[in-house]
Amino acid sequence: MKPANDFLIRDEQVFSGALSCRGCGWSLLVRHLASLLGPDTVYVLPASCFSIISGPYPLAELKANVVHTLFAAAPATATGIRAALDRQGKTKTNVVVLAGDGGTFDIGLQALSGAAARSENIIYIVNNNGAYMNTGIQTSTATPYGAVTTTNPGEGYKKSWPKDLMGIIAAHNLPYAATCSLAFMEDFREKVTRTKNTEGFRLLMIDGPCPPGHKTEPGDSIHIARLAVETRLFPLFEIVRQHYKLTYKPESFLPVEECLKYQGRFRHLFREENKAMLEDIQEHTDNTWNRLLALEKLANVIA
Ligand SMILES: Cc1ncc(C[n+]2csc(CCOP(=O)(O)OP(=O)(O)O)c2C)c(N)n1
Ligand SMILES: [Mg+2]
Repeated sequence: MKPANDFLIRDEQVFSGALSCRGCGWSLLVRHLASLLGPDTVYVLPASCFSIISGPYPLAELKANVVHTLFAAAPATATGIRAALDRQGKTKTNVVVLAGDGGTFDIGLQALSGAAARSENIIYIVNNNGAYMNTGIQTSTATPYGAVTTTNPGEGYKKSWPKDLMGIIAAHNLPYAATCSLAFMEDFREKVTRTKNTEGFRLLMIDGPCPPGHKTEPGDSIHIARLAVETRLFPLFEIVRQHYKLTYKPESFLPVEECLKYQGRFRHLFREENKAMLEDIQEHTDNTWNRLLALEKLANVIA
């Protein structure tokens, strides 16, 4: 175990005064991320919460160069920036997309797939907060089954399962992709460092606690992020060229309710008539976990 002060930010790369909501997991993680990536980094922001958090020039929160771009176009914009930097001989400069789940799972998916398939030398970070939060909590294809958003017809909660983005990404045969959590900082820092030291298209998906969107207490963000991993609702794993590896295996599996009960967006699931939905979520979580274990085993067999 590393000493606790290993998590201290030594090389601060953000100015004080971010415009994020209280308890925003994303802004805290970007602070750590930016300190690990260092000043020689260009950030590309598609429309999302971070467009606001980062703020307009000259009030930008990040000390590095920031390029705001269209919702669907971040990987394409990053491709152009990479090419221009390479042409200037700045091949070591990091080009980093900071995108939301809507910009990644939905509207930006074709640009993401294109850049990944071309093996562009870019880092892509997706903050999966499970909805289009910046514009008022609309459903995305990352929104969890059962979650209330402002755009679910009928009873108001989502009735389909989220897209397996990491599975889609794995199919692109990337040199490195991983999932990360605010509550597992050592794991996060190791994955960011590995990402930085790998060449080619790399992707990190982060579980993004969002108090206004998830209807949670701002002070509970880290606790809920930890419960998401402990219940296996958000497993931590890496994918190297389609080879899966779980980076954290909870010793005992907490039931999904233990995480969902803190989030107002799932409050209706605790009514007697919706009990079957909670069971569905547990079953889906167990199946996903078993699938990941099988994929990890497969990676060991063919390694
Ligand atoms: C083509 C287009 N459609 C809609 C919008 C409006 N818009 C800006 S940010 C946003 C939500 C982004 O959601 P997500 O990518 O999940 O990021 P988050 O806000 O959750 O950080 C939307 C719909 C836009 N900027 N461009
Ligand atoms: Mg979002």
